[in-house]
Amino acid sequence: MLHEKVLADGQKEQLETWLSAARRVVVTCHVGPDGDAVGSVTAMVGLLEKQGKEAVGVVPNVFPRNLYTASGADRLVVFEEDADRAQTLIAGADLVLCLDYNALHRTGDRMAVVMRACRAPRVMIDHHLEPEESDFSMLVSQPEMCSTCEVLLHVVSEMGWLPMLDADIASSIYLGMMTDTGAFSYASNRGEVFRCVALLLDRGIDKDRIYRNIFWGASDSRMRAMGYLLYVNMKLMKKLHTSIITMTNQEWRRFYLKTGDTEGFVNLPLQIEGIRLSIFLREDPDVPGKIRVSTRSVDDVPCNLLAQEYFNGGGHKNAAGGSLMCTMDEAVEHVKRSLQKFQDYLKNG
Ligand SMILES: [Mn+2]
Repeated sequence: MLHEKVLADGQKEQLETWLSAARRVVVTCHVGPDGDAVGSVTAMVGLLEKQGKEAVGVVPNVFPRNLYTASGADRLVVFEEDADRAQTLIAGADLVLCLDYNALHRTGDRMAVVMRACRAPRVMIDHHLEPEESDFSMLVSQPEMCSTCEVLLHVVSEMGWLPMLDADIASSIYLGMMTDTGAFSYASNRGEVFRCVALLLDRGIDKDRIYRNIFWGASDSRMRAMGYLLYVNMKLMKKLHTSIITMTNQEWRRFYLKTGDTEGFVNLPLQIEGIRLSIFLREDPDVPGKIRVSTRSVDDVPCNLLAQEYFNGGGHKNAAGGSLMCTMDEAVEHVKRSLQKFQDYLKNG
C-alpha cells in the first residue's frame, strides 16, 4: 500500500538482530516533546510491547497537556522529573531508539550525558536534516518525510509489523503526522502522506476526534494570551513580508500559561495576506538572559538558513528555531538587522 522505502540494505536484518537480543528497550525523543515526538514514542513503545519487550518511553522534560490524549503517554518517564529512574532505565537498556531528533544533544544537557554513557546500540528514526552520524549506531533519516511518525509507519511496514498496528498505535502515528503538518496544511504535498493516512484510517482511528483533542483542547488562558499577543505585541514589517511576536516571562505569568500553551502561535501571522515569514521570540523561563527563537515561513523562504546564520539554530526549510543570549529589546533589534541582510529571500514572491 505504501510506495516509498525508508530502510537501507541490511537495516531490517540488523534491527531484527538487535531486537531479538534485547529484553529492555528504551524509546527517547527530543527536549520539549511535541506531537510528533510523543506520538512516535508512544506508538513505538506499543509496538515493542506487542513483541514482548520491556519497553519504556523516556522523554527529556514535560510536554503539553493535550498530548496526554495519546495512548500510553501517561506512562512515559519524564527525565527532568524522575532523573534517577530515567537514568537507571537508559543505563540498563539493551537497545535505545532515538525518535524525532538527529543529535544526542537534542535530548538536553543532562539526559545527553546519560545517553552517551549507555553502551547499547542507538537507532535514530527521524526526519530532520543533517543528522549527527557519529551519535548513532544506525540512522533511518528521511528529511523529505513530513514527520517522524510517517518514517515510523514505513519502518512498521518494512519490518512486517503492520499486523500489530491497532487503533491506539495508529492514532499515535496519526497524531504526529497531523501536528507536524499543521493538520496537513504544510509539509504534506506528497501523495505518500495520504497513503499513510488512508492506511491509518483503515485501522480504525478517529481522525476528527484526534484533531479536536489536540487543537480544540485549549485553555482559556491560551486563548486570551493569543488575543493579547496578536493585538498588542505583533509587529508587522510588511515590506519584508515578516511578522515578529514577542513574549516575556512577565507576560507568560500574567496569563497563567502552562507548557505548550503557546504551541502554534508562531504560525498565526502566516494567515495574514502578504506575510511569508513569522518570527516568535520568547524569553526562556529556565535560562535567564536567553531568548528562544521560532520561525515559520511559506514557499521558498528558507527559515533554516535564517536560523543558522543569525539565531544559532537550524531546522527545516519552513520551520526552524534557535536562541539568542540577550534581552528581548536586543533580540528584536538583532532580528530586524538580520532581516535586512536576509531581505533578498523575502522580497520576491
Ligand atoms: Mn517531527
